[in-house]
Amino acid sequence: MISVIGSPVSPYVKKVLTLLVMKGVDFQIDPITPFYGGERFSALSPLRRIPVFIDGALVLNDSSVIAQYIEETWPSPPALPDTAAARARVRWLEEYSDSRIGDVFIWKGFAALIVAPMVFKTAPDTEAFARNVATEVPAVMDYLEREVPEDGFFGGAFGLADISIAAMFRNMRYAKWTPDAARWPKTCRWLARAEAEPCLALANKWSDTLFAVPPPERRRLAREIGLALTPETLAETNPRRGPMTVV
Ligand SMILES: N[C@@H](CCC(=O)N[C@@H](CS)C(=O)NCC(=O)O)C(=O)O
Repeated sequence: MISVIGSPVSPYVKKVLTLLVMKGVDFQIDPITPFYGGERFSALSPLRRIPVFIDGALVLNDSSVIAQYIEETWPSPPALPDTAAARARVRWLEEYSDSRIGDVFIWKGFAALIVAPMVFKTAPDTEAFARNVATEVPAVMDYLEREVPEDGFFGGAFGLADISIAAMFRNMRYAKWTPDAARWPKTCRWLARAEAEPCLALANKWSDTLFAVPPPERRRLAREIGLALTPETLAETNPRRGPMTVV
């Protein structure tokens, strides 16, 4: 049995879950918020980040590494296109999403406004959030608007680039920011298409449901909505920052 450590609210965890659903792979999950992970979590995840992916004796960190393992282990249906050039382009878009969009939408967006107050009880930095939305978010959006296809998806068929990027938008929606369809029409149409894909729609449904309650209640709720849980959780009661935490 495959185990995924991490809450579906995380766009990086969501990327992995969406791929598993797309490929029909069963999994069990420990839907933790990374800051609550105890010593056993640190042992599995040296950066104290989610997702962690466990397949028997194999423990993998980093959603891109995990995505590649999933693609190689369960190649059908493919999440990457079939030429080397097209695959390289999809991997670039995944990398841009994981690093730059992650920085702007997650750390300076969702985490600054929501995670820090919820987990570390610090005041939400609404001014920094507003500055981010006024400057860095539009730069990301302008790039996506240039790159996004008029029809269909980034790699032709729905796949890894679409999943990686679309997942990031959900967390900005939790922070009450949605893209302006008049300013970025192509991106908004693509996002609606991507979010309508059943595998991403299901992962977003799990994420929306769990986001509605505080982290300590998410494991109970995950069980109630039918997710298969790991026998034990790696979470503890008190949160702590990891070696790369920015908030
Ligand atoms: N490059 C990593 C990024 C993972 C990541 O940053 N996950 C966040 C949750 S959205 C996390 O665990 N943050 C905890 C921290 O950095 O302290 C990946 O693709 O898996």
